[in-house]
Amino acid sequence: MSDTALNPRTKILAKIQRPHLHKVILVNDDYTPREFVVQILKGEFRMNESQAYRVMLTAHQKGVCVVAVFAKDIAETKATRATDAARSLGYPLLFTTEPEE
Ligand code: TYC
Repeated sequence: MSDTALNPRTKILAKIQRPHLHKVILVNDDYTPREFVVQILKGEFRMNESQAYRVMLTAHQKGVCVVAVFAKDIAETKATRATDAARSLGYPLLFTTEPEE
């Protein structure tokens, strides 16, 4: 039997040490204006202009870019808020999430 099954204290510590982290990923498209992507990154992800511009440009050139890593629920909330903000203005901009290895 594993150590965690024998000793509940070990299991609790393991949970504290390994939060469920998820990446927020910015996906490129052909229609959303670059400046709008930068504005969303600054507003939702607390980036400064040069950080936001670099992330936008990486997604533009490579197809996707990891924006940041958060606990699962925070990553999902931020990705949804950012995507919805773009949708409300008619842009197809997409933020997704995926678990970090
Ligand atoms: N490719 C877009 C353009 O040329 C800009 C853009 C960059 C859109 C990154 C989405 O995730 C994105 N206007």
